[in-house]
Amino acid sequence: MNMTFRWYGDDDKVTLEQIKQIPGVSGIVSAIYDVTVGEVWSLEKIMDLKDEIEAYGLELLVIESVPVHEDIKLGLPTRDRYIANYCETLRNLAEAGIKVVCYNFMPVFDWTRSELDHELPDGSNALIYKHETVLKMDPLTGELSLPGWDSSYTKEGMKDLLAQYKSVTEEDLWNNLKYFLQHVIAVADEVGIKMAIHPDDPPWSIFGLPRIIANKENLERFINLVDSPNNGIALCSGSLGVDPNNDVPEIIRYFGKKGRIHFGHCRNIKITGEKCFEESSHKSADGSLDMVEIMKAYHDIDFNGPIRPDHGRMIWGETGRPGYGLYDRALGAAYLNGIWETLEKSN
Ligand code: DNO
Repeated sequence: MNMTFRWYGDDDKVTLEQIKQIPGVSGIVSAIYDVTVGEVWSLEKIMDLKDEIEAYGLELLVIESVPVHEDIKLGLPTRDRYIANYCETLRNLAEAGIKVVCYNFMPVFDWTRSELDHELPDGSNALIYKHETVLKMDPLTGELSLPGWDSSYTKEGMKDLLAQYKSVTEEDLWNNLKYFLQHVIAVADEVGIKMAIHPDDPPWSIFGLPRIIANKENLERFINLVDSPNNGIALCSGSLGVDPNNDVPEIIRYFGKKGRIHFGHCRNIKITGEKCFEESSHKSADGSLDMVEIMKAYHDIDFNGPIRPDHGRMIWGETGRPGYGLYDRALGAAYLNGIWETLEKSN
């Protein structure tokens, strides 16, 4: 297991200097943020990012994410151009030595929450999700700015996009995903990149949009869409774990034994009601997921890929990118590393 940390590039308040001081973290998860979705990432830009990270004695281990253009998810004729660009980006990443690429296939919105800074009893602030609040949210008002909401759309652009999705069923989305994978995994196989799909967060439909990467059954369907070892999963405990029907350690063991987990996101969440949850600290006692069982599952499958602590709360007065401050994630990394070391030494 390789403990990694997500870094949002030069705009991140968290610096590489700080990350390198976290015990047991040597890998960085990052991306290129100034290329329009759908366009090719040049080798030069990728090398600049890699060099910047390596200057701190750290290693760029995972790209999270190379975003998938909406035309691909919608299955529009223009998708071929965007898929060709995606493949070109993968070739450039491989040339730079990148081995793992994370992405998601959620229509329009990536991860969604109803509140960004909910105060917990200990005075820390966390992201929370309440389905009844989300049902009342209007993605068209433009008043909302939540992490995972693409702010590059104008109100009109968003309206058009949502209208285009009106006729897209879950089955259409599966077909469009298969089409994408048939092209992209062929290139991944050729250049040696492990593709890791991130589960939908939360793993249920929002704003009437289809969401399919949501549970074990669908993950099984997913890996069989294109049966290659490079067609794998970014196993996110917090995304899957908010649905009590998802047994996260069991899912890790199941797909791990098939060699299809290429990246692990470890986040704890506390289920507070039906389709309602708070993001808690990583510690098992604070949330609904047993992190020891989760790390044990990774240990049982001899996982030797990258894992990162996922969202943290805002603690000790820190402000910044929701979910991605320094302190609580650093504590998470240390805690997960502690569990891992104990497992290693108990064998
Ligand atoms: C949220 C993240 C997601 C993830 C993408 C992967 O914090 O886990 O935004 O990076 O869904 O494409």
